[in-house]
Amino acid sequence: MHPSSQVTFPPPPPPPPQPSLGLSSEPPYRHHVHRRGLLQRLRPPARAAGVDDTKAGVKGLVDSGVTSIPAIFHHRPDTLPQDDDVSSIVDDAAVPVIDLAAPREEVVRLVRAAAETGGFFQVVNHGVPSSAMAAMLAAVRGFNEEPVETKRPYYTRDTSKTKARFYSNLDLFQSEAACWRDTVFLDMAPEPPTPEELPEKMRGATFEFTGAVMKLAASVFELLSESLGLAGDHLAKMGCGESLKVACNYYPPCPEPHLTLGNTRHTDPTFLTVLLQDGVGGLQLVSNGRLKSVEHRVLASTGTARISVAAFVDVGEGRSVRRFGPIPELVTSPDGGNPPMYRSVTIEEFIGHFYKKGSERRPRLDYFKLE
Ligand SMILES: O=C(O)CCC(=O)C(=O)O
Repeated sequence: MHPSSQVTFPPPPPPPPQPSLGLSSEPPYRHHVHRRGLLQRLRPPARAAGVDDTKAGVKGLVDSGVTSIPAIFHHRPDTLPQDDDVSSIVDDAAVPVIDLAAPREEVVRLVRAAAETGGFFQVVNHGVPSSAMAAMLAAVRGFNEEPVETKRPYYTRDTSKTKARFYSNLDLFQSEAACWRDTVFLDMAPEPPTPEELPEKMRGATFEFTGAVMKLAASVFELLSESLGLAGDHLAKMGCGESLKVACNYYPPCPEPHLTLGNTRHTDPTFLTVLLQDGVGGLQLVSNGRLKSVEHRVLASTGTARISVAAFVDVGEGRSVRRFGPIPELVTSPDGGNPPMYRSVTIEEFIGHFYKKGSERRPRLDYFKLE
């Protein structure tokens, strides 16, 4: 990891790594200057519709044999990795690996150190069976590599119709440029889908994997609570672990990876993200800036398709009314040396701000900062 705390993912090295789980808590939002007016003129929505109408995703383009990528996928040069961009390479040695079976005090100490600095760590002995991780990755691959006729019925962005949605680029009609990625997005908790709502190839693996991830998230919230000097059930009682939404990402091989990205630089607007295989959520505000999260992006690659499963753990009901601000136990009076850094905010407002920027997806926690 580069000191800028930006983590990106190079193409998976052969042989394929063992599935692994990474976790992140909330971010150090940064400001960047964008020439949006110019770029919006470059990408009329009609071109997005052209890509969307096929309901075949990026994989459909690859299957049709494209050797150059459509202009809608061209990203601004300054957002693309540069040859000398050392921050675009994950330094495996710099990602803390935490053994959850180690003595409790040690685990809490390591979690605190990781969450307060990079905001990202990998866990071992996490209780999610390897067979469940492998099956989940295979299921995501299985669905994405089905014939388009099998996938098309699931193609929608309409959250009111189904809890299992297949699409390419959620923000296709809002973003400056599209990413080289297809996604199956699952709303798994608090109210799970019926097995029949899921694509057939994904039915078997998804419930076992996500059930285990919910248990792991509960353990991590306990560790994070303790690492903040709070009672173990503090974050859980705040409702941080009630909801689970899962992005199953499929990054097809790309003929011109130097022109596009698998996922733009962003932070996740959730409390915690558990990422399967390559790892990298929203605790910075409630921890008054103590817990950090990591900016990340995904590079496109000519190699083989890459798969990731990002499990977003967050608040369930009451997203428009429940307010979250710095935890009172973590702040002092304004003159006590550690005053509240942020105003309280509803999840709806927080996420609304996050998506305002389309593909830039920069929540800009500074927007909620108290002067
Ligand atoms: O594919 C990855 O490694 C990251 C996925 C991600 O950042 C997302 O789905 O928001």
